[in-house]
Amino acid sequence: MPNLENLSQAIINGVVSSAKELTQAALGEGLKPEEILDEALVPGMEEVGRRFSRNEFFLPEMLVAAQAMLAALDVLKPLLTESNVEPTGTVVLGTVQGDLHNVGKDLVGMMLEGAGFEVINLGEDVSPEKFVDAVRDAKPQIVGMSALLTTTVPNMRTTIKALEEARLRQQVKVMIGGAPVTQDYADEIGADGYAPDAVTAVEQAQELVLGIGSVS
Ligand code: B1M
Repeated sequence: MPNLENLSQAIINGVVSSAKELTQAALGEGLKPEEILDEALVPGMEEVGRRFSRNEFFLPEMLVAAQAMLAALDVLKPLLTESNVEPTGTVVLGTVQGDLHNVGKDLVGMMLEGAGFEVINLGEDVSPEKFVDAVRDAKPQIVGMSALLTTTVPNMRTTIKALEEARLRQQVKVMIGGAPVTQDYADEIGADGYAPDAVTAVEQAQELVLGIGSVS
């Protein structure tokens, strides 16, 4: 059996080569990408967060852990994004202004692609103006915003306001997520959807697109 505990440790210790190899080995043993995510990769990152909170880890440790996690996700990407379904709709996705956390956002993007969505990933530290420009240009059905910091969460509200000011808010559904984000906050700022994790994000995006009706 592949050792998922070792894979978790590779994430915690930020060892990119082991993270890749152990992810490949786990797939080779027949584990599903979702199992590898839920039982090794995500718990590894959670432990990194706990150690940071306890001042046992600092920025460099968090950074290498994220690099190891992204390397493991790279191995899973072809499986997570492979889709045999007709295009479901387009999602413009980004981490909000001031926020550099991209792991969860990228994971959400891969799962959406796997469910047949076209994903336009704007990256991290995305300004409201950049979201507005992307909505104007790409005409997506959904704008997805991610935030991991309590200090950057308010930029979700600012982005929604910018969409309103650009008269684009009615044309697009807004979905938000990220560890400090809640359904209450989504309701408060008038977002159409909230998801606590990547699997729920796919379900939420599908519901939002069905709510729009015809999708070309
Ligand atoms: Co930072 N960081 N970090 N960090 N970091 C957290 C978020 C923190 C909780 C750590 C802690 O204190 N325990 C804390 C935030 C506290 C707070 O605000 N409440 C924190 C802090 C404080 C900081 C800095 C301010 C530290 C400093 O400078 N003193 C700094 C800020 C930099 C900036 O952004 N401007 C900082 C920096 C960094 C690194 C750059 C070093 C690195 C990120 C590198 C990268 O992303 N490439 C980093 C990391 C790695 C973390 C932790 C350890 C891991 C985040 C992660 O990747 N999780 C994190 C602790 C933690 O989360 N436990 C922490 C794994 C990922 C799969 O989960 O992103 O939650 P997550 O995504 C989930 C869901 O949230 C959801 O689905 C995903 C998959 O299930 N989801 C969505 C996410 N987006 C969604 C969008 C949706 C729907 C669902 O719809 C559109």
